[in-house]
Amino acid sequence: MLTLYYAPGACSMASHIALEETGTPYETKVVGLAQGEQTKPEYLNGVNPRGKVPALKTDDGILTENVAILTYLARTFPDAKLLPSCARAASPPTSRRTKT
Ligand SMILES: N[C@@H](CCC(=O)N[C@@H](CS)C(=O)NCC(=O)O)C(=O)O
Repeated sequence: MLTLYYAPGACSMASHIALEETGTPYETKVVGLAQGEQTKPEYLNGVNPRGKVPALKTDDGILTENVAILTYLARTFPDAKLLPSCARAASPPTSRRTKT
């Protein structure tokens, strides 16, 4: 099961909303930023060496950074339609060449 490390009112809200939108079951762990929990060795060594939220624990490892988490969620749960259809394609759109 996925586990989201987040802090209320922090930018981890973006990943939290997307995770909720997927409809998949998940667990949450609150990281007390004001208490400095993100600087504790357990968090730095076990979750995010950068000492930030969000972090998402998956079966394949831990993702950090909203953009990585959001992309992972969108691609893992395509039915949630978190990306426009062209961006959901298996391979990225080829770049357009313009004549000069
Ligand atoms: N670029 C990162 C930013 C992460 C970030 O700065 N998180 C803040 C909360 S919004 C944090 O964990 N701050 C704790 C600290 O710096 O001690 C992302 O988008 O995930």
